[in-house]
Amino acid sequence: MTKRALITGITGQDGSYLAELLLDEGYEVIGMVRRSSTVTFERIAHLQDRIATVPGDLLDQASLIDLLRTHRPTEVYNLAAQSFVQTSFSQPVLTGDVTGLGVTRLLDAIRIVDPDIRFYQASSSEMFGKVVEVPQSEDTPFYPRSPYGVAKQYGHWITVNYRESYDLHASSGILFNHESPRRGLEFVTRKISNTVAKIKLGTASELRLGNLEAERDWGFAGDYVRAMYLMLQQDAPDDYVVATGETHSVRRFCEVAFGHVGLDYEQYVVIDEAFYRPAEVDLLIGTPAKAEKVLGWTPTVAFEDLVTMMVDADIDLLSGRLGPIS
Ligand code: NAP
Ligand code: F7E
Repeated sequence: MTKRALITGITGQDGSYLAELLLDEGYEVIGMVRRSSTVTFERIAHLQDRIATVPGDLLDQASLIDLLRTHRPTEVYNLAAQSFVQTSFSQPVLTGDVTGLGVTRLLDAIRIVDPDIRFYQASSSEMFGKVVEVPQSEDTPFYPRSPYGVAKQYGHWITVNYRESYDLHASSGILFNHESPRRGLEFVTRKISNTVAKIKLGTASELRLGNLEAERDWGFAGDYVRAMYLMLQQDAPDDYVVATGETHSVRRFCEVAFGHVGLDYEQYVVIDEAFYRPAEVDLLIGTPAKAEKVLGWTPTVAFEDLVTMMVDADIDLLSGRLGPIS
């Protein structure tokens, strides 16, 4: 039988890596894209002749049902979301609608059209928020600290609920922060790597940041999409933490990124209150023990290598040596 995967959020960071992986695994890949007045296909431009893009929106139930009926995927990966935590404070209702209720719309479309479809939900370590346990595992209680985290917690539990109510093969990956040269420019890692490259090339003179003491368990996005795929290959659906088991501060990320090009971050980083959040997630560190044991998944890119990969890619991009996807 043809393996046919539908990816929502295919134009995002993870969508582009997952599409590459599934094509390599012999899948027919369909990417749901929302209507926009400008083209947002930069991350999948190199795949355009190998994937099909079809219109749909997590805000529109009928578009989801129609899409499943027309394309009959065997697996659905729900990566679409309003995914930026800072924006979730200024657009909490939209975030709840897309990132939270959007999951119900898609699960219900699956229940109606074909309950045999296997489903992956992009859950997040932001659900742990003000952590009640260190490190965080699948059994750690949630305490989200942003409208985004709250919406993801809803999406997580509705996935569990549809699994238990309708016997769907629905799994959630509780993924900790994962980064790459394809990361959006608003997220702190790419903001740092991109500005370091600009400073090195002489087109910027400072980097304005918020809380330097926040600590994150940062991994490489290319590794993390493999865990998503592996979850849907298991006989039984389940939930998995995907993390490296190491944590580093934003300050340390700056130190390594600037240090890589021979600069001292303290001379360029300016603290700007505008980048502080109403409520912060101070520390995240996950234990990937279950993913390692059941899925056979392990991360392959160490923290320092991730930082230098991102800085090098931004220098290449900004100096015109490479296109956006490398
Ligand atoms: P991303 O780069 O921000 O991509 C988000 C995707 O969602 C984009 O393709 C975007 O399309 C799409 N989208 C937004 N609103 C939509 C709507 N109403 N209908 C359909 N599509 C919509 O996110 P990412 O970093 O790849 O993350 C993928 C998923 O994993 C997200 O759900 C995120 O919340 C979750 N997650 C990410 C991380 C991480 O560290 N990266 C960790 C845990 C969980 P446009 O291109 O049109 O904007
Ligand atoms: O912030 C601090 C900020 O926006 C990381 C999303 O993919 O991962 C991501 O969410 C930390 C925070 O990612 C700036 O306060 C300091 O403590 O890169 P971020 P995030 O909020 O951790 C989770 C797992 C997801 O699920 C999300 O979708 O860095 N920080 N100064 C800053 N952050 C930003 N963005 N910009 C600053 O200037």
